[in-house]
Amino acid sequence: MKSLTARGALVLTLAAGAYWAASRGVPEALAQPSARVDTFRVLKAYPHDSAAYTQGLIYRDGFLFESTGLNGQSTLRKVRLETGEVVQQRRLERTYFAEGLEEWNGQLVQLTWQSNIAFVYDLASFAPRRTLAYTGEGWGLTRDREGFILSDGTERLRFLQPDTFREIRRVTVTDRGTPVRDLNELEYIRGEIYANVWHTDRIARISPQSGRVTAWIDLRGLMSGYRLDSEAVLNGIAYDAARNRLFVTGKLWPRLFEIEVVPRK
Ligand SMILES: [Ca+2]
Repeated sequence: MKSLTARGALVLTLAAGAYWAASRGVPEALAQPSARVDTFRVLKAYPHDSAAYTQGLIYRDGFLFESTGLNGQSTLRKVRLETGEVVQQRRLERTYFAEGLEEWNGQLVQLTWQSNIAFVYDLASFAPRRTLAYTGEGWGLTRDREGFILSDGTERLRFLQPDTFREIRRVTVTDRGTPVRDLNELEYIRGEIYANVWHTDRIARISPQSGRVTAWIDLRGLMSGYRLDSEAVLNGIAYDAARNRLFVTGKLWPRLFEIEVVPRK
């Protein structure tokens, strides 16, 4: 679905140049191939709508709020965690391909892939309130205390003012100096940004200050035993701060998991 455009290729070329320039002075940064790779343990498995092309996922008070993509199939939905039942849903017009989702002050903000527009809804009623504009593609969305954090499929994360989406700052995400591209669904967890990387079984843990990957979570095997579509990739991270629960799922996955990260010895 998402593919590299000419514009994307140019961005990557420019980024590679910047990376080269930055890395020449610090060769020791290249000595280690990657940050630590942790594994996981499944604590609980829940049903998930296998028709949901998950692009955004958050947890609030016993429910998941989910954004699903594809033109003609894009939705905003409220899902009961325990059963996977969709208890509330709003469909988007066919022209929009929904992407990342986050909450701010009782409102939900939903990105679109290539329409340069985010929809703002009332969290309780899903009634549309207004729209926000941004440049580039929309992939993942999360938040810290100050505002939103947006991924756009590149190695860049943009920090946005919550009311206007005006850019405050940006970081380039790197692992031992190498840019990490295709950053997708996001979740801000206890001072770190967790990010799916498109078409991989890994989640990156990223320092919001420096953009450095501090560790990876290798989720290979999570859906072993299931026959999945080639686009049914790991995507969707949600966090229950009150009970310190970490949830992950994927596009078109019939399951959503609560997992525990197991540090590699
Ligand atoms: Ca999320």
